Amino acid sequence: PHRIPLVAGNWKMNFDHLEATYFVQKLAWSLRDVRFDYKRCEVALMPSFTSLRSVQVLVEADRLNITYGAQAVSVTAQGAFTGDVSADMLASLGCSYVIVGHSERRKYHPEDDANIVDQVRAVLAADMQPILCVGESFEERRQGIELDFAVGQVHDVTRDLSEAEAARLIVAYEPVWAIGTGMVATPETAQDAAKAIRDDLRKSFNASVADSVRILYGGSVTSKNASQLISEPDVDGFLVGGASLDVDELATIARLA
Ligand code: G2H
Repeated sequence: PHRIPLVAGNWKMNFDHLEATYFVQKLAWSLRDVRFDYKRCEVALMPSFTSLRSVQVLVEADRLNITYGAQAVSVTAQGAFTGDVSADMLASLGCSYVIVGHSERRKYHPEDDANIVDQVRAVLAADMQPILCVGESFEERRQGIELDFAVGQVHDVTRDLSEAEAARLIVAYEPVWAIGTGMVATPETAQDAAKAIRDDLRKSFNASVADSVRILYGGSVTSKNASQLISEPDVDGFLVGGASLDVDELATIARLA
């Protein structure tokens, strides 16, 4: 398998567009200083909608190798949906990715499984890649059903996808108990979940789909725990929240990945 690791910074609701621009510049300088090899690891940022245009302009003007995407998307193409943003609008801003089904969206917005499938379809139809977030809460872990739960969440989406569509998915395994808590999963836990998800992709589709889908780990990733996690065979990178708000942290995680 030739999966290039992906380190994606999920900024959540942080940084206005000036702060975002400044951050991207500093990150690019910092990676240039260490002669970062973008062919070995992809670095992506997920700013707020309001910063995407500024990031696009900077990335294009300075020909940066950094990719970017959005944190959510509407399931509809256009029309009377006040406040929503369509997949085509994001694609026209040069977005490569959209985070879909993050646990914070599942919790604070009416994003159920059907809606998440529709978001994935909308993102794929606009030629971007969904970063599908799944992961169990503490309760499922306590009951010992965490792997079935996370695999089930992926399966709920992939059973409606064609083989070609599934191959373009990115999955982020983010156990809810590890998100923003400082309680990072052990490398074994991350590997077990990533492997279970990949095994299910192999069963549902084939080896080529299973080998091409990048499976990220997310939940309290820092420069301190990144290298152990990435050494696991089925962990292909990270969705980084809190630590992605610090240039040095994010640059270090990218170097370790
Ligand atoms: C999980 C993660 C990024 P944090 O939400 O998606 O956030 O790294 O702050 O736990």
